[in-house]
Amino acid sequence: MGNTSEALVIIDMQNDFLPGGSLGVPGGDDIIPYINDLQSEFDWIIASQDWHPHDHLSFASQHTGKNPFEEVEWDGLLQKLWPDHCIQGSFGAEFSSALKTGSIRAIFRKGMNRRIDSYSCFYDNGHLETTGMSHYLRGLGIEKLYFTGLAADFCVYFSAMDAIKEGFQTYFIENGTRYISEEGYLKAKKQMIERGIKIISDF
Ligand code: VGL
Ligand code: ZN
Repeated sequence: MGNTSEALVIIDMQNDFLPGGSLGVPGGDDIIPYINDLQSEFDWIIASQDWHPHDHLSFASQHTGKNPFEEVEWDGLLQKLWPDHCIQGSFGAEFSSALKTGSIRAIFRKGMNRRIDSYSCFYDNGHLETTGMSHYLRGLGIEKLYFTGLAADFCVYFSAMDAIKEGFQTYFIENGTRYISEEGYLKAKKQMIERGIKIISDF
């Protein structure tokens, strides 16, 4: 068992983000045994779940003539378009059946507002609405967060950046994550280091 002032945060370990899923992250399934083992080191384990309505505007299918991975702008925000993924209640939105979930204390869902994407488990991409996660963690006296999950260059990165902004000591466990794009991840990693996030390979 671990230290009661620290928590493991598992981001978006859902079927759609695993190989074979609609937005499969290469090697995403390789980290599941590692994340399962890590859980025994923590008293507090929190997870997030990407949880979109079927017509979410981050889906390329909602924009005539646009393809996944193109970018568009609305409401003043630049948005990368994705294949349909993590639709509320679908198999793709479920956690992988290989992931140990019995010790997860709370699950924060995000991306429910059709008009705005939410990479971070703390806020939507416009920082308009909170998920309540930082209040929850602070209420428990948690000061240190260790991030794992998918994808390293999107939801794990944005979550870690918000965590440090919220005043948590923030660790990013490289062995517990995989990226969509290597180039994107290297940029994200540089920014995390500049902000004071500690990148560790293992816990
Ligand atoms: C994610 C793209 C779109 C993620 C979620 O979990 O990294 N990426 N929605
Ligand atoms: Zn999403």
